[in-house]
Amino acid sequence: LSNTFTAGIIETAEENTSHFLEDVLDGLSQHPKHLQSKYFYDQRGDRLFQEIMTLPEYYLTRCEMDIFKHKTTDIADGIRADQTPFDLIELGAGDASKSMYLLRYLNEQNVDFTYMPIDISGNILSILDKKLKENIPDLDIQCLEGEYFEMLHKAAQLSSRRKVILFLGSNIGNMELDEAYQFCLELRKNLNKGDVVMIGFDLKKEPNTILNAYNDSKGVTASFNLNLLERINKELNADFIVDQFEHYETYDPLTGACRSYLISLQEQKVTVRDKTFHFDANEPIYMEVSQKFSDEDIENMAAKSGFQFVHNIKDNKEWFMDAFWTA
Ligand code: AVI
Repeated sequence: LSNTFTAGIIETAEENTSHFLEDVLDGLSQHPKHLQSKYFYDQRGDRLFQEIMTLPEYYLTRCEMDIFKHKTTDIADGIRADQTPFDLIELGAGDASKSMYLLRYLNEQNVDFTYMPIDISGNILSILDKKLKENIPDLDIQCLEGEYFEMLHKAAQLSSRRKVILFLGSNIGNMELDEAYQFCLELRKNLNKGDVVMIGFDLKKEPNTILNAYNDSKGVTASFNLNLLERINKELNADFIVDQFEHYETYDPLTGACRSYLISLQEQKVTVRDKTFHFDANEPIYMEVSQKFSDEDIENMAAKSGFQFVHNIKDNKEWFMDAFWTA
Protein backbone atom coordinates (compact mmCIF):
# COMPACT_ATOMS: atom_id res chain seq x y z
CA LEU A 1 0.00 0.00 0.00
CA SER A 2 1.62 3.24 -1.10
CA ASN A 3 -0.20 5.45 1.39
CA THR A 4 0.19 3.28 4.47
CA PHE A 5 2.66 4.16 7.16
CA THR A 6 3.73 0.92 8.85
CA ALA A 7 5.48 1.02 12.20
CA GLY A 8 9.07 -0.19 12.00
CA ILE A 9 8.52 -2.19 15.16
CA ILE A 10 5.51 -4.26 14.16
CA GLU A 11 5.79 -7.54 16.03
CA THR A 12 6.70 -10.74 14.28
CA ALA A 13 4.27 -13.66 14.43
CA GLU A 14 6.52 -15.36 17.03
CA GLU A 15 6.55 -12.27 19.24
CA ASN A 16 2.75 -12.06 19.01
CA THR A 17 2.44 -15.71 20.02
CA SER A 18 4.81 -15.30 22.95
CA HIS A 19 2.77 -12.31 24.30
CA PHE A 20 -0.41 -14.33 23.84
CA LEU A 21 1.13 -17.30 25.67
CA GLU A 22 2.42 -15.11 28.51
CA ASP A 23 -0.98 -13.44 28.96
CA VAL A 24 -2.86 -16.76 28.90
CA LEU A 25 -0.51 -18.44 31.41
CA ASP A 26 -0.66 -15.38 33.62
CA GLY A 27 -4.47 -15.08 33.38
CA LEU A 28 -5.08 -18.76 34.17
CA SER A 29 -2.75 -18.54 37.20
CA GLN A 30 -4.85 -15.78 38.75
CA HIS A 31 -7.74 -16.09 41.21
CA PRO A 32 -10.29 -15.73 39.72
CA LYS A 33 -8.96 -17.04 36.41
CA HIS A 34 -9.08 -14.47 33.62
CA LEU A 35 -8.58 -14.35 29.83
CA GLN A 36 -8.30 -11.05 27.92
CA SER A 37 -11.05 -10.25 25.44
CA LYS A 38 -8.60 -8.52 23.08
CA TYR A 39 -7.64 -12.06 22.02
CA PHE A 40 -11.19 -12.85 20.80
CA TYR A 41 -10.39 -11.53 17.34
CA ASP A 42 -8.68 -14.25 15.33
CA GLN A 43 -10.17 -15.01 11.89
CA ARG A 44 -13.11 -16.98 13.29
CA GLY A 45 -13.55 -14.45 16.11
CA ASP A 46 -13.75 -11.62 13.54
CA ARG A 47 -16.43 -13.54 11.66
CA LEU A 48 -18.42 -14.27 14.82
CA PHE A 49 -18.28 -10.61 15.85
CA GLN A 50 -19.56 -9.61 12.39
CA GLU A 51 -22.45 -12.03 12.99
CA ILE A 52 -23.10 -10.61 16.48
CA MET A 53 -23.47 -7.14 14.96
CA THR A 54 -26.39 -8.38 12.82
CA LEU A 55 -28.23 -10.14 15.69
CA PRO A 56 -31.66 -8.73 16.64
CA GLU A 57 -30.59 -8.55 20.33
CA TYR A 58 -27.28 -6.73 19.67
CA TYR A 59 -28.61 -3.18 19.35
CA LEU A 60 -25.29 -1.28 19.72
CA THR A 61 -24.19 -1.25 16.08
CA ARG A 62 -27.66 -0.29 14.78
CA CYS A 63 -27.94 2.54 17.32
CA GLU A 64 -24.59 4.11 16.43
CA MET A 65 -25.32 3.56 12.73
CA ASP A 66 -28.57 5.49 13.26
CA ILE A 67 -26.50 8.42 14.60
CA PHE A 68 -24.11 8.33 11.64
CA LYS A 69 -26.92 7.98 9.07
CA HIS A 70 -29.41 10.48 10.45
CA LYS A 71 -27.36 12.95 12.48
CA THR A 72 -24.42 13.45 10.11
CA THR A 73 -24.77 17.25 10.16
CA ASP A 74 -24.69 17.30 13.98
CA ILE A 75 -21.52 15.19 13.91
CA ALA A 76 -19.93 17.46 11.34
CA ASP A 77 -20.84 20.52 13.45
CA GLY A 78 -19.27 18.86 16.50
CA ILE A 79 -15.97 18.15 14.81
CA ARG A 80 -15.56 21.21 12.60
CA ALA A 81 -15.63 23.67 15.51
CA ASP A 82 -13.55 26.59 14.17
CA GLN A 83 -13.76 25.40 10.52
CA THR A 84 -9.97 25.01 10.19
CA PRO A 85 -8.56 22.06 8.20
CA PHE A 86 -8.04 18.90 10.26
CA ASP A 87 -6.90 15.28 10.35
CA LEU A 88 -9.73 12.84 11.08
CA ILE A 89 -8.06 9.97 12.95
CA GLU A 90 -10.09 6.83 13.62
CA LEU A 91 -8.78 4.43 16.30
CA GLY A 92 -9.50 0.81 15.34
CA ALA A 93 -11.16 1.84 12.06
CA GLY A 94 -12.04 -1.70 10.93
CA ASP A 95 -14.14 -1.45 7.78
CA ALA A 96 -15.28 2.11 8.65
CA SER A 97 -18.90 1.18 7.90
CA LYS A 98 -20.21 3.95 10.21
CA SER A 99 -17.64 6.66 9.54
CA MET A 100 -18.19 6.21 5.79
CA TYR A 101 -21.38 8.30 6.12
CA LEU A 102 -19.42 11.11 7.73
CA LEU A 103 -16.56 10.91 5.23
CA ARG A 104 -18.99 11.13 2.31
CA TYR A 105 -20.80 14.10 3.85
CA LEU A 106 -17.59 16.04 4.64
CA ASN A 107 -16.32 15.33 1.15
CA GLU A 108 -19.54 16.59 -0.45
CA GLN A 109 -19.26 19.77 1.63
CA ASN A 110 -15.70 20.30 0.32
CA VAL A 111 -14.33 20.26 3.86
CA ASP A 112 -10.52 20.28 3.96
CA PHE A 113 -9.48 17.15 5.90
CA THR A 114 -7.35 14.01 5.70
CA TYR A 115 -8.79 10.69 6.90
CA MET A 116 -6.24 8.69 8.92
CA PRO A 117 -7.55 5.26 9.94
CA ILE A 118 -5.38 3.51 12.55
CA ASP A 119 -5.58 -0.25 12.84
CA ILE A 120 -3.29 -3.01 14.02
CA SER A 121 -4.34 -5.09 11.00
CA GLY A 122 -2.65 -4.17 7.72
CA ASN A 123 -5.05 -6.54 5.99
CA ILE A 124 -8.10 -4.60 7.18
CA LEU A 125 -6.47 -1.29 6.21
CA SER A 126 -5.81 -2.40 2.63
CA ILE A 127 -9.44 -3.56 2.27
CA LEU A 128 -10.60 -0.23 3.72
CA ASP A 129 -8.30 1.80 1.47
CA LYS A 130 -9.67 0.01 -1.61
CA LYS A 131 -13.28 0.40 -0.50
CA LEU A 132 -12.88 4.13 0.19
CA LYS A 133 -11.11 4.79 -3.12
CA GLU A 134 -14.05 3.16 -4.92
CA ASN A 135 -16.71 4.99 -2.92
CA ILE A 136 -15.13 8.43 -2.41
CA PRO A 137 -12.44 8.70 -5.12
CA ASP A 138 -11.11 12.14 -4.16
CA LEU A 139 -10.88 11.45 -0.41
CA ASP A 140 -7.48 12.27 1.06
CA ILE A 141 -6.50 9.15 3.02
CA GLN A 142 -3.40 8.13 4.96
CA CYS A 143 -3.51 4.67 6.58
CA LEU A 144 -1.55 4.10 9.79
CA GLU A 145 -0.81 0.48 10.70
CA GLY A 146 0.14 -0.11 14.32
CA GLU A 147 -0.77 0.52 17.97
CA TYR A 148 -3.05 3.50 18.76
CA PHE A 149 -0.65 5.74 20.65
CA GLU A 150 2.38 4.90 18.56
CA MET A 151 0.41 5.85 15.43
CA LEU A 152 -0.97 9.00 17.06
CA HIS A 153 2.63 10.13 17.53
CA LYS A 154 3.27 9.31 13.90
CA ALA A 155 0.21 11.29 12.79
CA ALA A 156 1.50 14.30 14.76
CA GLN A 157 4.86 14.02 12.96
CA LEU A 158 3.21 13.76 9.54
CA SER A 159 0.94 16.76 9.99
CA SER A 160 0.51 19.69 12.35
CA ARG A 161 -3.16 20.22 11.57
CA ARG A 162 -5.90 20.14 14.16
CA LYS A 163 -6.78 16.58 15.18
CA VAL A 164 -10.22 14.99 15.43
CA ILE A 165 -10.16 11.51 16.98
CA LEU A 166 -12.95 8.93 16.50
CA PHE A 167 -13.17 6.03 18.96
CA LEU A 168 -16.49 4.38 18.14
CA GLY A 169 -18.57 1.29 18.79
CA SER A 170 -18.35 1.29 22.61
CA ASN A 171 -14.83 -0.11 22.33
CA ILE A 172 -14.09 1.96 25.43
CA GLY A 173 -16.57 -0.30 27.28
CA ASN A 174 -14.21 -3.26 26.91
CA MET A 175 -11.79 -1.58 29.35
CA GLU A 176 -12.21 -1.75 33.12
CA LEU A 177 -13.32 1.71 34.34
CA ASP A 178 -9.89 2.67 35.65
CA GLU A 179 -8.22 1.53 32.41
CA ALA A 180 -10.74 3.62 30.41
CA TYR A 181 -9.89 6.63 32.52
CA GLN A 182 -6.12 6.05 32.01
CA PHE A 183 -6.78 5.69 28.28
CA CYS A 184 -8.64 9.03 28.12
CA LEU A 185 -5.90 10.70 30.14
CA GLU A 186 -3.22 9.38 27.77
CA LEU A 187 -5.32 10.45 24.78
CA ARG A 188 -5.65 13.98 26.14
CA LYS A 189 -1.90 14.20 26.76
CA ASN A 190 -1.34 13.38 23.08
CA LEU A 191 -3.60 16.19 21.85
CA ASN A 192 -3.36 19.97 21.60
CA LYS A 193 -5.81 22.59 22.75
CA GLY A 194 -8.77 22.69 20.35
CA ASP A 195 -8.40 19.10 19.17
CA VAL A 196 -11.64 17.11 19.40
CA VAL A 197 -12.49 13.52 20.36
CA MET A 198 -15.72 11.70 19.53
CA ILE A 199 -16.23 8.58 21.70
CA GLY A 200 -19.08 6.04 21.40
CA PHE A 201 -20.58 4.97 24.75
CA ASP A 202 -23.31 2.39 25.29
CA LEU A 203 -25.80 3.78 27.83
CA LYS A 204 -27.30 2.18 30.94
CA LYS A 205 -30.83 1.07 30.11
CA GLU A 206 -33.45 -1.57 30.94
CA PRO A 207 -31.22 -4.39 32.31
CA ASN A 208 -32.76 -7.28 30.32
CA THR A 209 -32.20 -5.41 27.04
CA ILE A 210 -28.50 -5.23 27.89
CA LEU A 211 -28.25 -8.80 29.17
CA ASN A 212 -29.97 -10.20 26.05
CA ALA A 213 -27.54 -8.34 23.78
CA TYR A 214 -24.77 -10.48 25.28
CA ASN A 215 -26.82 -13.63 25.76
CA ASP A 216 -28.42 -14.02 22.34
CA SER A 217 -30.90 -16.78 21.60
CA LYS A 218 -28.81 -18.24 18.74
CA GLY A 219 -25.80 -18.62 21.03
CA VAL A 220 -23.45 -16.63 18.78
CA THR A 221 -22.01 -14.70 21.75
CA ALA A 222 -21.43 -18.01 23.54
CA SER A 223 -19.48 -19.30 20.50
CA PHE A 224 -17.59 -15.98 20.35
CA ASN A 225 -16.39 -16.49 23.95
CA LEU A 226 -15.74 -20.24 23.58
CA ASN A 227 -13.76 -19.55 20.41
CA LEU A 228 -10.97 -18.12 22.56
CA LEU A 229 -10.50 -21.58 24.12
CA GLU A 230 -10.33 -23.07 20.61
CA ARG A 231 -7.78 -20.42 19.64
CA ILE A 232 -5.68 -21.25 22.70
CA ASN A 233 -5.86 -24.96 21.77
CA LYS A 234 -4.73 -24.24 18.21
CA GLU A 235 -2.10 -21.57 18.74
CA LEU A 236 -0.74 -22.51 22.16
CA ASN A 237 -1.00 -26.26 21.94
CA ALA A 238 -3.54 -26.56 24.78
CA ASP A 239 -6.17 -29.22 25.47
CA PHE A 240 -9.34 -27.39 26.56
CA ILE A 241 -12.41 -29.58 26.02
CA VAL A 242 -14.57 -26.73 24.83
CA ASP A 243 -17.85 -28.62 25.50
CA GLN A 244 -16.89 -28.72 29.16
CA PHE A 245 -17.33 -24.94 29.45
CA GLU A 246 -20.51 -22.89 29.38
CA HIS A 247 -20.99 -19.20 28.60
CA TYR A 248 -22.51 -17.20 31.49
CA GLU A 249 -23.38 -13.51 31.26
CA THR A 250 -24.22 -11.02 34.03
CA TYR A 251 -25.33 -7.40 34.08
CA ASP A 252 -25.16 -5.31 37.24
CA PRO A 253 -27.49 -2.30 36.95
CA LEU A 254 -25.74 -0.61 39.89
CA THR A 255 -22.29 -0.44 38.31
CA GLY A 256 -23.29 -0.77 34.62
CA ALA A 257 -20.83 -3.66 34.17
CA CYS A 258 -21.93 -6.43 31.82
CA ARG A 259 -19.49 -9.29 32.31
CA SER A 260 -19.04 -12.62 30.57
CA TYR A 261 -17.63 -15.79 32.08
CA LEU A 262 -16.93 -19.33 30.94
CA ILE A 263 -17.92 -21.82 33.63
CA SER A 264 -16.14 -25.15 34.00
CA LEU A 265 -18.92 -27.78 33.94
CA GLN A 266 -16.89 -30.31 35.90
CA GLU A 267 -13.67 -30.67 37.84
CA GLN A 268 -10.94 -30.93 35.22
CA LYS A 269 -7.33 -30.25 34.28
CA VAL A 270 -6.20 -28.24 31.26
CA THR A 271 -2.65 -28.12 29.95
CA VAL A 272 -1.30 -25.12 28.05
CA ARG A 273 2.20 -25.89 26.67
CA ASP A 274 3.84 -27.49 29.70
CA LYS A 275 1.69 -25.91 32.42
CA THR A 276 -1.34 -27.64 33.93
CA PHE A 277 -4.26 -25.74 35.43
CA HIS A 278 -6.84 -27.23 37.75
CA PHE A 279 -10.51 -26.24 37.43
CA ASP A 280 -13.09 -26.94 40.13
CA ALA A 281 -16.61 -27.83 39.02
CA ASN A 282 -18.48 -24.53 38.40
CA GLU A 283 -15.31 -22.46 38.54
CA PRO A 284 -15.55 -19.35 36.32
CA ILE A 285 -13.01 -17.83 33.92
CA TYR A 286 -13.70 -14.10 33.68
CA MET A 287 -13.65 -13.18 29.98
CA GLU A 288 -14.89 -9.64 29.17
CA VAL A 289 -16.45 -6.48 30.53
CA SER A 290 -18.79 -4.43 28.33
CA GLN A 291 -19.28 -1.36 30.52
CA LYS A 292 -22.49 0.73 30.27
CA PHE A 293 -22.55 4.41 31.23
CA SER A 294 -24.99 7.08 32.40
CA ASP A 295 -24.76 10.65 31.05
CA GLU A 296 -23.25 11.57 34.39
CA ASP A 297 -20.62 8.77 34.26
CA ILE A 298 -19.55 10.13 30.86
CA GLU A 299 -19.36 13.74 32.07
CA ASN A 300 -17.21 12.57 35.01
CA MET A 301 -14.92 10.62 32.71
CA ALA A 302 -14.36 13.75 30.58
CA ALA A 303 -13.73 16.00 33.57
CA LYS A 304 -11.44 13.51 35.34
CA SER A 305 -9.25 13.12 32.26
CA GLY A 306 -9.06 16.87 31.58
CA PHE A 307 -11.38 17.15 28.57
CA GLN A 308 -14.02 19.88 28.11
CA PHE A 309 -17.56 18.86 27.18
CA VAL A 310 -18.64 20.02 23.67
CA HIS A 311 -21.85 18.13 22.96
CA ASN A 312 -23.54 14.71 22.91
CA ILE A 313 -25.54 12.97 20.20
CA LYS A 314 -27.88 10.09 20.99
CA ASP A 315 -29.73 7.72 18.65
CA ASN A 316 -33.54 7.90 18.40
CA LYS A 317 -34.07 5.36 21.18
CA GLU A 318 -31.51 7.14 23.39
CA TRP A 319 -29.69 3.85 23.97
CA PHE A 320 -26.27 4.90 22.66
CA MET A 321 -24.34 8.14 22.79
CA ASP A 322 -21.47 9.67 20.87
CA ALA A 323 -19.78 12.24 23.13
CA PHE A 324 -17.74 15.16 21.78
CA TRP A 325 -15.01 16.55 23.99
CA THR A 326 -12.24 19.01 23.35
CA ALA A 327 -8.69 18.97 24.72
C1 AVI B 1 -16.27 -4.74 20.51
N1 AVI B 1 -17.12 -4.56 21.69
C2 AVI B 1 -17.57 -3.16 21.78
C3 AVI B 1 -18.20 -5.54 21.83
C4 AVI B 1 -19.07 -5.23 23.09
O1 AVI B 1 -20.24 -4.94 22.90
O2 AVI B 1 -18.54 -5.23 24.20
C5 AVI B 1 -17.65 -6.96 21.93
C6 AVI B 1 -18.73 -7.98 22.21
N2 AVI B 1 -18.68 -8.91 23.14
C7 AVI B 1 -19.76 -9.65 23.09
N3 AVI B 1 -20.56 -9.16 22.15
C8 AVI B 1 -19.92 -8.14 21.57
